Amino acid sequence: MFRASLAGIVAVLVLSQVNPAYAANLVTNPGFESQVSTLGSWPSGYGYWQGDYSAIVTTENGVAPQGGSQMLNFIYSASAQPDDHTASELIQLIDISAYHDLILTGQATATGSVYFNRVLGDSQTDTQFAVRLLAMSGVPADFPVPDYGLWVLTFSESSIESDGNPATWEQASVQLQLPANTDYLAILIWARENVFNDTTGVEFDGHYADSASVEIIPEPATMSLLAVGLGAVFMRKRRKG
Ligand SMILES: [Ca+2]
Ligand SMILES: [Ca+2]
Ligand SMILES: [Ca+2]
Repeated sequence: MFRASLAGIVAVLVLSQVNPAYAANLVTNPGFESQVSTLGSWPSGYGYWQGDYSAIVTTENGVAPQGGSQMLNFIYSASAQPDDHTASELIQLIDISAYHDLILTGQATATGSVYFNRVLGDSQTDTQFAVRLLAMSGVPADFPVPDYGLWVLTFSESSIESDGNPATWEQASVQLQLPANTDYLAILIWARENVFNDTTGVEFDGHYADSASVEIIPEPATMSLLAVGLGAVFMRKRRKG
């Protein structure tokens, strides 16, 4: 019994050595330390942020970056100017071809998270932020904006109510079991005008995001099955030896 569990532990250790890419952050420019393209809505390729009008800023309005020296500042709910839309959105498409074999098994889980923060503001200051992780089929060039429903296999979304304390960052997290035919991922992050929908002038009083992360991990069930399998092999070898 002791040997069997020891073998399991060894198998897990071996597994983590075999594929060190598990739990790697797949987001490019996750901490907004380099420039973001804000022209247009949906990106046409992998590995960069695009969406509504935003800016990369250093500490301002009493808000310091969650990590590094810069962070994202949500500005407009459209790509060029204030608009009657009720959210400022940024999108990144993520190449997951390195995980093709794992995803084909239907046993891959993607996790996503982003930190949000805002100024205290006043009675009209918006308070809601959200993150959405989407499993997509096809390639980015297929994408028929705005009818993306055709290419979305499934998605998971989490919205949070931020506090009025600019010294604290609030984290929003999602988990998504990936269908076996998932070709790539998309992460969407929002600041939402849930309190007051300005249509001109300043839409957000000082709303920020930082330190985005997307990881792909084998589901715990798969992990233990693999561990049991490798453990069995390990025990057999020990007996033979
Ligand atoms: Ca940062
Ligand atoms: Ca806060
Ligand atoms: Ca507003």
